[in-house]
Amino acid sequence: MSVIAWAFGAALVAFSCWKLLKISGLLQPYMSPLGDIPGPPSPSFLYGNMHEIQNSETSIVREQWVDMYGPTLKYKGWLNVDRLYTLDTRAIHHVLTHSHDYPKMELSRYFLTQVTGNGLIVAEGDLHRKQRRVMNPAFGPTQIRGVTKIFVDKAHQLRALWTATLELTGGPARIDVLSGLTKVTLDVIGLAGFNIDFGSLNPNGHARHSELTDAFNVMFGALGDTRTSLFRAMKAYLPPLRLIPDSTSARVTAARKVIDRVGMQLIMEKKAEVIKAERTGEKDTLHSRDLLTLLIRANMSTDIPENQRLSDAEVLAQIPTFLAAGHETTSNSTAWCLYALAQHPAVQSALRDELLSVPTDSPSMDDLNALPYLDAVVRETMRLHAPVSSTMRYAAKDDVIPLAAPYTDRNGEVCDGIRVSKGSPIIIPILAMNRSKAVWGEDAHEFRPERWESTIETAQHMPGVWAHMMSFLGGPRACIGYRFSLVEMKALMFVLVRGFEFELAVPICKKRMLVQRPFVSDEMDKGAQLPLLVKPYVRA
Ligand code: HEM
Ligand SMILES: *[C@@H]1O[C@H](CO)[C@@H](O)[C@H](O)[C@H]1NC(C)=O
Ligand SMILES: CC(=O)N[C@H]1CO[C@H](CO)[C@@H](O)[C@@H]1O
Repeated sequence: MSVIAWAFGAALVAFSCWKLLKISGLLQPYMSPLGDIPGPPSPSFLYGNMHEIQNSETSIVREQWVDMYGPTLKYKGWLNVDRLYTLDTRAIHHVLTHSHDYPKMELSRYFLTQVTGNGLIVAEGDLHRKQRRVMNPAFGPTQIRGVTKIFVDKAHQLRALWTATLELTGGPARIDVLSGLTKVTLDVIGLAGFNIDFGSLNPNGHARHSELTDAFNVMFGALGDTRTSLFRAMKAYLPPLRLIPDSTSARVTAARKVIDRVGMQLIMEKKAEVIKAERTGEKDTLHSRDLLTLLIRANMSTDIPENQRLSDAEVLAQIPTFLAAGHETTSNSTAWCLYALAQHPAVQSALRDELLSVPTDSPSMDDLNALPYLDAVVRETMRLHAPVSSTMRYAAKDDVIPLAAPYTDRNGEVCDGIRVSKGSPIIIPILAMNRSKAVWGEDAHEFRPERWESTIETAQHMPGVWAHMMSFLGGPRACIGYRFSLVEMKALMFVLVRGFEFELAVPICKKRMLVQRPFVSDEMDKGAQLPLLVKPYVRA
């Protein structure tokens, strides 16, 4: 009797496990045809090659594997699941342009959704297409031209802050440029995104809005916690587990409430403003040019059919989306740009000469975009220090990914396509492609803005949306904010490099979190920082 009960129990348990594994998609990759693709051995059943990757600086280990196994390889992710890693431009182009068949990973979508709701970053399929269509106009060149003054004014505020610091010390000073830049980009996304001044460069900022950023920081912090919590990771794969609260979920729920309340109030105010401007026929006198207002206006535009418009909740989800996507990415890349200039004094002074040739302190977007060396410096920074160093997709159906260069599998067979099965994870190696010697030449890992003076023939096949680079990705899911952040970076560099000289202060290293962050080699425990020696620039 008890034997039968046991057998029945065991069968039930086995069945549930099988069912859960199937639902979660965890089993799929074990049946994956990636089997014969070459790649490094896996040192651990639980962690695969993940420890090697996390312990190395940014994408270096994977770039070494490319040297050993060729540009198309596989390695093992968590639980030894195969991951496809290829630098092949045609393969990556295929994955990026077929975004319907290659959606984002469930795991990262689940975590991001907690912070951003169902905003543009996490939306998939028709929902994504609908959101993108309504949102695209808000990020066009005309709109960015309209917010350039915000970028320049905030850059001047930072310059004044650093000048005050230098006056206190009476000479060159070690300044953590990252923290100042992080404040600027937060203020900028506040003003340009929602027309609210977070006032983080100015200690007497609005209390009401710090509520929003505090809540947002709780959310973003919680996102950071997840990498250590296996339980939270399991929740992403096994939805029923999500009903069980964990240590962070209460804080996240509270923060979510704040964001929803403050955000919805903001939307209602803006909606009223837009309706009023439309009614009085004063479209052009609508003062607010922030992204949120533009989005609300686009959502009301008659060119968009009623069923293709966004609900209030979807518009609300874009507020934390802009904050999450547009803040740290831009401050990190500007910090890396100053760092590169500190490493290359000749480039720094050539850039300063070009910037000083502009007669105004407050350049327009067109003034900034007309400076070729500034453009080359920004491109070179985005190439070498792409803040988002890689991303992931999975195959939603079985497919054969076409290749520009065939690979030789473990049996010595030459293959001109990669067979993937439903569920196979695929790495999009943004940084590694930006630095590929095959594409950029032997000096691929050197900072040399001059390379942009002529067209780079071998880079013409790169699938990126901007400058034949992957830094903002490509295809239907490329970064919607790339023009915004490029003009913002240029405005910051314009004001800061005209005002200061930058020198290296201490050795810096890189660590990949959600974005690539700089750390001081001897002070890893102090968190991200990028101290440079700053002195006022005095014209000879
Ligand atoms: C240097 C600055 C920036 C970099 C390097 C960057 C990079 C990227 C990358 C690589 C993606 C694709 C991520 C993926 O699919 O896995 C992305 C998407 C996105 N970015 Fe940016 N970004 C930057 C600035 C901004 C700014 C300023 C905004 C908005 C104000 C923004 C908004 C977005 C949004 C909404 C998406 C999702 C687009 C979609 O899925 O349709 N980004 N960004
Ligand atoms: C967008 O348009 C839809 C349909 O007209 C409407 O229900 C919704 O409230 C609008 N959203 C915003 C934030 O204006
Ligand atoms: C693929 C490739 O060329 N990778 C190079 C990227 O840059 C690093 C240095 O930063 C080189 O070591 C890699 O070989």
